[in-house]
Amino acid sequence: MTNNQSVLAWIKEMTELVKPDNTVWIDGTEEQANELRAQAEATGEIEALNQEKLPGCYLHRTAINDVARVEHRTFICTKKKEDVGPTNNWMESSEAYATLSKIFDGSMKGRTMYVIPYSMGPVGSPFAKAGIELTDSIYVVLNMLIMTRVGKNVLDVLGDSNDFVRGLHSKAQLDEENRYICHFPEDNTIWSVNSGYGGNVLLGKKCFALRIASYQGKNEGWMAEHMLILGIENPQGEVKYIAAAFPSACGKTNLAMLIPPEFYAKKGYKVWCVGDDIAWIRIGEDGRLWAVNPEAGFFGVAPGTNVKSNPNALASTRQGTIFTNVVHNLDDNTVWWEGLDKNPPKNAVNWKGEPWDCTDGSKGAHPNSRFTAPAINCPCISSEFNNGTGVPLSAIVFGGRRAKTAPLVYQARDWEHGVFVGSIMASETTAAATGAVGVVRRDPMAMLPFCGYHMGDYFGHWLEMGKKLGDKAPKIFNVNWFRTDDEGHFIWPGFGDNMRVLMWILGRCAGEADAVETAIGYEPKPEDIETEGLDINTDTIAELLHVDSELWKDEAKGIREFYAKFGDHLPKELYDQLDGLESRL
Ligand code: OXD
Ligand code: MN
Repeated sequence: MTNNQSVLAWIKEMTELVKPDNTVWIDGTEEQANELRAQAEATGEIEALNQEKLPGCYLHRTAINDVARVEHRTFICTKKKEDVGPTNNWMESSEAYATLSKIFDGSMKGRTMYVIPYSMGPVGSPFAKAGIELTDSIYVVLNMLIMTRVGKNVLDVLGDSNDFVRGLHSKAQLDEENRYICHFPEDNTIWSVNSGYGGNVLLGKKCFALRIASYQGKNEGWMAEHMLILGIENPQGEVKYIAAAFPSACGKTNLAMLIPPEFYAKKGYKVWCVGDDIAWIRIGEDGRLWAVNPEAGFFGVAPGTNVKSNPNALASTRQGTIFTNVVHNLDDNTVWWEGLDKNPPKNAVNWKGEPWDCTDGSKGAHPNSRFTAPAINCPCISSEFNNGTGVPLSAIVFGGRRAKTAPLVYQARDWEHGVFVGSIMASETTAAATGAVGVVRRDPMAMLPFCGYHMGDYFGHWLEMGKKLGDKAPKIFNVNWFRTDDEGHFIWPGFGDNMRVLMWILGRCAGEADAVETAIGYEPKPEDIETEGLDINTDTIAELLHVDSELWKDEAKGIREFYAKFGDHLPKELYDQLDGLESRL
């Protein structure tokens, strides 16, 4: 499929290492995909679902010890430890290659090695980057066909260039003790072994589009961020775009596919999804920030997805989708998960492949069970989704899950203050996860597990971008949908009603909405948040916007402790911002 000598030499070297019985190049055609599906069905790797109700849909189960990303087995491998910073696991590159080479040695004997040429971003777009993933898993091939743009045209665009990310993946023995997800940003390389779970093995996603790309972005002057991108269209047909970063379990996919409340829908407002997880962001010719979603599909968490919480995500999964670790409903050969509806199937198999009795109190689907769905299935997918020049950003939004501290929304005073706001992002742990409840976890820009270099330098890169943008920089905001009352109930309704907050944000960007200055930034006046159709009055909005100075003084102490970890890599500007916050408090 290519004469690119760097590609061919690298594949030859990897082939000699993993020693597959044969090699198959993935060309992106439907014929080849069908052949692979048939093979994977024959071995039981995937099961075809009811093709009338769920055309083109399949079910897969991972090994039960292999159901999530493994952060403690994820490494950034560089020559110098200092380059990865305190928030990443580090291995010295040559040591990592040596350790993993032993595991990879002969790992594909008796197996086929698939060569997947893929593009992150629309093929040929100035934002796009090529990758090649070598894998011994058909499941990986079928998922990559949904999540990325795969085929010969990627190699055609690559030409003779050496600028592609080299991904090597082998399920090997799925041995937990020898599971490694290693990134070599200095070599454009990713090696992943002994896992078959999406986030560890679909190398285009977290590994390339965030960890490697964040490093490339720093060196090349652009940004790879853990952000959704959505557009809000007004009744005149003008669309404004927002990129937003949230840690996991804060409703990112739901916000990306938001359904406008009736108040706005009736007036003709619409919301369009450009992406639900990752944004690649560059300064355009006009000096503004432009973003593309480098992915082609959604790798979403199934449990909790239903017609109410996210009808657009659910609709996206009705065809051409791979379900992983959900319940198999044997009566009609469909799928189910907790929170889909109130009718768990009676005749069913759980995510482990065992007969499941829905009345025995056990979970049928794994809490991290997933759907891999083509983005073009989404009823609200943006017409700009495949546009290689991206969409211009009016606003950047950060958010977390805070019971008391963060108000519903506030605006940073300027870009530099906005970088500070992103750097102090945090969420409180919920009862849903193991460990203590209410513990603050700092997750700057939601990039803690995904930044491929020293996070102090990453903050520095954000500040640099701001200098280049000058007055063309988008405005930066922070939101918190999760304030609770004294009984621990959420005060804000969330979901579609979050649009009411986004509308104030866009109003600020257009210079139309009012604000008041507080110690932490600009806030709406309570009456600036539209409440028509809500059973919430402006007093409640005032409560949601209240800034408690005592809590914030504690917060500032926590931030200072957190910043200390980054040593002299932490930009002085952020300490100045912290001093400023403390003095205003
Ligand atoms: C994801 C994550 O899977 O952020 O998107 O963990
Ligand atoms: Mn994510």
